[in-house]
Amino acid sequence: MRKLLSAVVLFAGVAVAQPRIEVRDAWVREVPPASKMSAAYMVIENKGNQPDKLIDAKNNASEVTELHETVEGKMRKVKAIEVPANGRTELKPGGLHIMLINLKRPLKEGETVELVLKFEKAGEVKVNAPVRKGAGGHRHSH
Ligand SMILES: [Cu+2]
Repeated sequence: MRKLLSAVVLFAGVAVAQPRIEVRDAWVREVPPASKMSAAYMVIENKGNQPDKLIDAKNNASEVTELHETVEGKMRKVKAIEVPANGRTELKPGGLHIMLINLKRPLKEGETVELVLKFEKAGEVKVNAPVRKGAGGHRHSH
C-alpha cells in the first residue's frame, strides 16, 4: 500500500507536463427507430501543454463504439483522434465522429447517452451527451 502511495505521489509530481482534456457541446444524433446506428459529436479541448489522443470510447446506448472520420462522404474507422496541446479537435457531422453501432434502443431527442472516452495520456473522461435532431443536409452513408 505504501509503495502504491509513493508511486501516486511521484506521478503527481510529473503531472505538470500533462494534457488537460475538457469535452463540451457533446450530442448524439436522433435516428429513426429502425436505424441501428448513430453518431456522437463534441468539441475536445486540451488545455495542457502535451498533445493527447482519443484512443477508445464506450457508450451505454450501443453494443459497439468506434472512432470514425468521414472523407469525401465515406466513413472509415480511425485508430485515434489527436488533440493538440493547447488546442482543440472538433467532432462534427461530415468529419470526425464517434460511431454508435448496433443500438440497444431507439434514440429520441431529450434522452442522454453516457459516453466514456479513453485518452492515451489523460485516461478516461465521462461525458453525458443529449440526443438531438441533426442539422439537415448531412447524409451519413455507410
Ligand atoms: Cu461513422
